[in-house]
Amino acid sequence: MNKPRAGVTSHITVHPEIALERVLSLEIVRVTERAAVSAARLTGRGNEKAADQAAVDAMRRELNKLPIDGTVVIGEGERDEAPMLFIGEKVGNKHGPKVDIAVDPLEGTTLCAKDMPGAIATMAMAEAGTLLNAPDVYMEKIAIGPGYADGVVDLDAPPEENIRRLAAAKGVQPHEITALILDRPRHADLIAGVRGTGAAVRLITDGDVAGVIHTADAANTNIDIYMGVGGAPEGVLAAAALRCIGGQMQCRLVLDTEEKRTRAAQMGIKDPRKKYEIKDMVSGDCLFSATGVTDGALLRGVRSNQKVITTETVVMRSVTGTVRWIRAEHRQFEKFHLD
Ligand code: VTB
Repeated sequence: MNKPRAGVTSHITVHPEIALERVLSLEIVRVTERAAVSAARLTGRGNEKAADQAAVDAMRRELNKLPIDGTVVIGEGERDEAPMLFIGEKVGNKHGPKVDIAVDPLEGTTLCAKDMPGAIATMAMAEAGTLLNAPDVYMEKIAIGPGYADGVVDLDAPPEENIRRLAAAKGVQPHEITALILDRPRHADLIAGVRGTGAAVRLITDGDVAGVIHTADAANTNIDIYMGVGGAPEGVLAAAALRCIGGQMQCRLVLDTEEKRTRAAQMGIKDPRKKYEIKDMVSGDCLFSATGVTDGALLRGVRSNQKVITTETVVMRSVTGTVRWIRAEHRQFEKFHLD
């Protein structure tokens, strides 16, 4: 081992495992970059499945190079319905920490297929056993950014009350609040309730991982609150991001059939009506990364020309709360395995 140079301390001030985790925060950037570049080739081609598959292939290939002993807990589905990145799949080269992995290789497949804003490639990594093993069902969600007292909003309160309480906590009138909601018929009452207070509703067609993250930067996004029912896997990914950057989120799985309750129970869910806070969905240290596929409010999409592919990624680390925005120029195309 090299002797430390004079004047350079030989003490490691960062725990070795944490140091490793710090290295991993650059490694996971590569994973979402590769997935985004592969999916981006299929932007606007109207083929959701092909775009998703390209992202899955690329993400899996890159994940398997990482120095981790990983298990996919949020993935592309159960083993029988997803040949790759299925729940329970082992990933990584096994020479590293045991970690849980959540992936959404192409969040917003429709956005990518139709070349609409906001498609991203995203993943989270956390200490083994600390990510909620959520089945691929719907999830009720409410999220606000950091800086509010605990319990300002509540998943079980009427939307009108949540908006009024949030406005009071922010020191503004309800009409100065904007809620982000997925544009779905199931949200008709929710949207009417929010608008009834005078608040504005911004509707999105897809992409609620980014939607939740927007609440953490209300000054720039003008989004104060995310509300509504979206996918549970997306909920866990968003919770990982908020664990890094702060904010509050409450969620509940929608287990409205016996079949879903049984499936959830098999995945270890004891209370089907449990109201999850961030710490229940991501109970350990985590990393979160997202790379833009198409341009969006959170991230720029992939740009390519003959010589350079440009990507934009946000990577977050809960241990320190560090958020890095990484604009990368890639000149070696072989690594993307594009044909
Ligand atoms: C949301 C949205 C995702 O799924 O989670 C949504 O944010 C929920 O499902 O981007 P429905 O489309 O059935 O409402 C996505 O659209 C991904 O498929």
